[in-house]
Amino acid sequence: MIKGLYVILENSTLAKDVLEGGCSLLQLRNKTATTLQLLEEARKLRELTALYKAIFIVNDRVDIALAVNADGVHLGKEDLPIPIARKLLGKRIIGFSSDNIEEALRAQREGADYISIGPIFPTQSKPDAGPLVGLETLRELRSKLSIPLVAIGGINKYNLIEVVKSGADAVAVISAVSSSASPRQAVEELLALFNKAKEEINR
Ligand code: TZP
Ligand code: MG
Repeated sequence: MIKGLYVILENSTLAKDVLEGGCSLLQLRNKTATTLQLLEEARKLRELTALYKAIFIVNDRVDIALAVNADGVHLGKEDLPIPIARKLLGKRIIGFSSDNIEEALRAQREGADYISIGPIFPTQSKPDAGPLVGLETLRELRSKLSIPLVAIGGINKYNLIEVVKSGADAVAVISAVSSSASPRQAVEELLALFNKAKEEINR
């Protein structure tokens, strides 16, 4: 379920374009919006993603995810611990952000449904993203983890193929889509590259 292109948006403005482009996995991530603003955007995104049969994940906020009936949440080490989130969310998807292998394996043991690891490459989108993780760690983690692995941080059309070939089940992007002149076209292009990488792996 967690595979392919994972587009992270800070509001619903680009959502229709992104979904039209074929994205089937979308996250709302906004670190500055008020709860009410977040709720409004999450409502819109839930409606649109349902229309396009895409998965909708809310970053950080279990309450907002439940309020709009999102498919899941994405948590980090400063958010609700996974066991507590699980009690609240039942079968919904719980993703967990990690920047090292031990932390990722712990999150898997605690019941996470997928792990994201990054930043793989330098990124402007998260000032506190921490040290680079790199493709070698991505490869190692893929070999040790049994749940889906999402790579994040600085992924674009120039490096996506090597990220997928290093074991990412999904690639999460912010700027490669949001900063593009045509977000829809960017999604189409990134998806085509993802599929090309998968084909080459299976060849
Ligand atoms: N977590 C690690 S890097 C990152 C997040 C949210 C930002 C990814 O943004 P971009 O623009 O795709 O590098
Ligand atoms: Mg968080």
